[in-house]
Amino acid sequence: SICLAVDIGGTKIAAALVDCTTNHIIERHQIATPQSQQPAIFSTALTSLLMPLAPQADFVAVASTGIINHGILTALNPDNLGGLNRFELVDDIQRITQLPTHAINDAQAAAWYEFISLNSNNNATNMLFITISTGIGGGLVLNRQLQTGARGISGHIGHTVVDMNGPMCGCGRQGCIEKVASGTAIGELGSALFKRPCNGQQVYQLALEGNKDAMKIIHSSAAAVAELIANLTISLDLDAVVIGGSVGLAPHYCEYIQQYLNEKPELYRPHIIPAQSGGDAGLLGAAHWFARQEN
Ligand code: BMX
Repeated sequence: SICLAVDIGGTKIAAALVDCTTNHIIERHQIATPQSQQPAIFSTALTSLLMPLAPQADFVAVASTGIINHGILTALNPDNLGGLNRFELVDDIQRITQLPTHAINDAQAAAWYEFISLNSNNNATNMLFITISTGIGGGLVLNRQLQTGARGISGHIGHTVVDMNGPMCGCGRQGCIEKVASGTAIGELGSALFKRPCNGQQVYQLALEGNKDAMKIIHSSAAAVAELIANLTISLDLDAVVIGGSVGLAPHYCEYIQQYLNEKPELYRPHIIPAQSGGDAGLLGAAHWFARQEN
């Protein structure tokens, strides 16, 4: 069968036709995520992206930022979605495409695909996927089972605290790792330091060009992620941690995480692996996860 896979992130929305027998992407399109609190504007953007692809597909599989519970998207951190905090994801896409539609969290979907890819040449039973991008998301595979949680919450590790006196996060908690180490946070810290607006990518570029202050921001992000990995490894007995997202896959970032982990006792150090499917893990994971239910 052919799946219309959709990956909704804080920065971009991707849609692709995926051949479910080979797990290959046939055609792929991408737009910027609307930065509006209005569900109607979000819906219009989805319509223009999905309408041309829908006639060729048998079903739709969505991987989306936010908590996905019974087809409804609720933002844990609405700041990541231009202030949008609730959207009837499955109903809306079903109406647009006239196809059976399913949805799961973006990092959970990516975790599933990375786990399958890993297990063709590895025996990991407990795996964590972390995306460091607009936000920080996570997906857990425990005893080879993807954990989605009864309410869709499982894996939302971006909202664990690394600094009790840290800044207020959009989720309402203080000092979440997402607020201090995500791509958005790197941009905010850079803007404050350089006294001009810059995004995470620009700060990362400055660091790569040798700017020491920018490099400190990148290193403190990687150090926070290393602490998170150590905490979760000792809680869950992780074999492997797969790193994804635009920051996670940026040059040298995984090496920095590894450097900070190397300072810790051996029990706290799982295998650190860069995501094999890069930016397509969400699309491919959602397609694979829901193809099993469709057939
Ligand atoms: C946030 C949260 C997660 C998501 C993660 C990464 C929202 C809207 N999203 O922690 O559900 O998995 O960001 O999202 O609350 P991304 O947009 O950076 O890929």
